[in-house]
Amino acid sequence: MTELRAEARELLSKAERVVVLTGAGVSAESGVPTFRDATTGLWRSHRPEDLATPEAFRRDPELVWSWYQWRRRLVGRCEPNAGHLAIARFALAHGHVDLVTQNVDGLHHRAALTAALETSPPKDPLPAFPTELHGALMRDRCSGCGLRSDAAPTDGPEAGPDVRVPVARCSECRALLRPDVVWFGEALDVSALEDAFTAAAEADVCLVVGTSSLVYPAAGIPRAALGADRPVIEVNMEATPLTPHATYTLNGPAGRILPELLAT
Ligand code: BJW
Ligand code: ZN
Repeated sequence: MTELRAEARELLSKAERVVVLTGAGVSAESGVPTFRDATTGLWRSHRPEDLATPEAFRRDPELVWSWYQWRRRLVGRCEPNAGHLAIARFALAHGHVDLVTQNVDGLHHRAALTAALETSPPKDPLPAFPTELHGALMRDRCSGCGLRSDAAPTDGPEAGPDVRVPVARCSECRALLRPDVVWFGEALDVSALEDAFTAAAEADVCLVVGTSSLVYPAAGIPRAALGADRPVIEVNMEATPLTPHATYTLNGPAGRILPELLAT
């Protein structure tokens, strides 16, 4: 273990209160493409910034819906990786961890369920459940009446990433359904966001994993920790706009670094 990593590890093990902010990089080793590296399927011809917007859905709802249906199938085949599990085990053992994720894939939630069953008797998984700032891929929301519902299973004939599928409609008002995620230009849940900023400013350490730190307001969360003179540990494969400000930067894949960093 490098000296830097040992120092970061000690900081985490001694901290009373920890905030963990994650992004797409934590799920990359599960096979979920990140946003800015993605080159497959609709990502080849459409940038996420052009599909994950209310304007795109208004212009061509079927295109946007088809992209999400493809991603639902893809994520449905993925499993939490060693990074998700390390965070979940740490949160359950540690007691006071606020896990905040920008990811919509549900893998932190599934890791919490797995980690809770590893002990005898099983633990309550709740302390390892994340706050999902950008919503949940596997949930629908009606674009008319706002009703939320679990997304219908997407299995069946294997459709490729570029295959168009008709948009499902609300069972109550027949308006178009959309995924229950936060698109560019849409507001995040105010109280969840406020809680995350407060937690970061009050935490003994803020751990930031696998995010490009480009998308606001989530990218402001570690900034709130730094503004309150709290140490920030960044785990990433590449430098980000946060890197020059981070207290410790650990360069490498989250699935390799986190089990070592968060070992209890
Ligand atoms: C690894 C790894 C491995 C790879 N291990 N690491 C201030 C300044 C400028 C602009 C703005 C601003 N404030 C707001 C804005 C506008 C906009 C914004 O931020 N734009 C920027 C791009 C410039 N923000 C918004 O529009 C937000 N809303 C808003 O501000 O509303 C205002 C409002 C108020 C009141 C009323 C109405 C409106 C909303 C942002 C929503 C973002 N939504 C998405 C899509 C979610 C649904 C979906 O999945 O389709 O969220 S966009 C996409 O980006 C997704 C992600 O959660 C988010 C962040 O991406 P993330 O997680 O960082 O992924 P990547 O791919 O960027 O990075 C991966 C990283 O992992 C890389 O660094 C790799 O190196 C690393 N990595 N493998 C460790 N194995
Ligand atoms: Zn409806």
